[in-house]
Amino acid sequence: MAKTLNVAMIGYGFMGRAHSNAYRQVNQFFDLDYRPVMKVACARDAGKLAKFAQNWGWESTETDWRKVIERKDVDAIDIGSPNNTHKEITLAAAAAGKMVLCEKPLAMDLAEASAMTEAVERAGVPNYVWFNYRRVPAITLAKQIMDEGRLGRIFHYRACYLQDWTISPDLPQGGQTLWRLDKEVAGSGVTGDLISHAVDTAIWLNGPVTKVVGDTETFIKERPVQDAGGTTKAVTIDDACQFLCRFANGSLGTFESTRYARGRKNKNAFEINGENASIAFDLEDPHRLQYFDHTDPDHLQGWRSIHVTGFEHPYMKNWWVPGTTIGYEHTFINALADFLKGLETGTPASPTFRDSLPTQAVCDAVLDSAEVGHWQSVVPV
Ligand code: SOE
Repeated sequence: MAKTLNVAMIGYGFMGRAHSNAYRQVNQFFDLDYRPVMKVACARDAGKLAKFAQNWGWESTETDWRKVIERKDVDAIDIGSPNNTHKEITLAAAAAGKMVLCEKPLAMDLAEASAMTEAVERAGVPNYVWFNYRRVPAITLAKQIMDEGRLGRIFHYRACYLQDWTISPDLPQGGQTLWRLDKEVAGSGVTGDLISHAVDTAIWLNGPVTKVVGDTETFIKERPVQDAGGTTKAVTIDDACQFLCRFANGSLGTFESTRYARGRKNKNAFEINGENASIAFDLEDPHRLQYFDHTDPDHLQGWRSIHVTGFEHPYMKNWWVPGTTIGYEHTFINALADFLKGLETGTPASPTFRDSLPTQAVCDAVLDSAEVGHWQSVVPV
């Protein structure tokens, strides 16, 4: 008999849709004890919320998140609202004994993320951060290959996360749709939004980062404020961020992220070079993992392109037949399946809030370093 898990979704934007889709589909494809019930969707705009709830099948709506947390028939709070709301909602949810699933970045900064972690741990409630790219089967396969030790000693980790949607100076900042351009709401620009994904993946694959030296740029200095009748405001987020780092295993890292890479819509790529082998991944070709194995016979050496769609590959036996593919939305379904499995087995799925602290610490250190202009140690967490 399935155990029900009554969920409240806070936020109805891009992530509200991605998560809703995951709740609807997860039990169709994964054999799990828990069955999420889409109890209530919550956001401030009642009209848009009603449409969203009807479209995705949420049972009810609420415009005040505090009321959602008070509800006895809600077990889990899923936070998909802007970053500056994550902490307050988490603290209230944890105090009410609700489990918390939170979109990335976990918080505006490490201090907030630490307070949130303490709150959920003190309350003893399950918690999870939606770093969905870990659940791209090819990236999970990269983790398997790293854990098998096939690369040997790691020398280099290089990553980039590139987009191009903010190049126009006419694009406003703020409001419901463009809060990612407003530092007061987002905490930072591409550092929290994009490089945090790359850092989460990197730490997962290659271990902790010990020190960083970063550089950021804001290319468009002033932008209109959304729905403010032509008023403009200084832009204070980082439009681009790059950093060098050292990993605890001695390898060197380079990371780059920007929203100004014309032609790059969502390029999230990395390459890892080890003594015996290298691997490379690019989200623009998401089913492929590139692998070079120096232990292959000399005359057969070359990069192989593994089509990660077989039953032997991570997650794929839950989907269609070998050779067929899955998409972006499936990374959220895979992530949710792992979270629910964690509830079932008692071994929490990663990343929990605590697991996400090192990523937050790296992001903070990169921004600090960009400000002071020299290397910064990453706070151990
Ligand atoms: C930003 O454009 C964004 O939507 C991020 O917020 C997501 O985390 C990323 O996966 C896609 O791009």
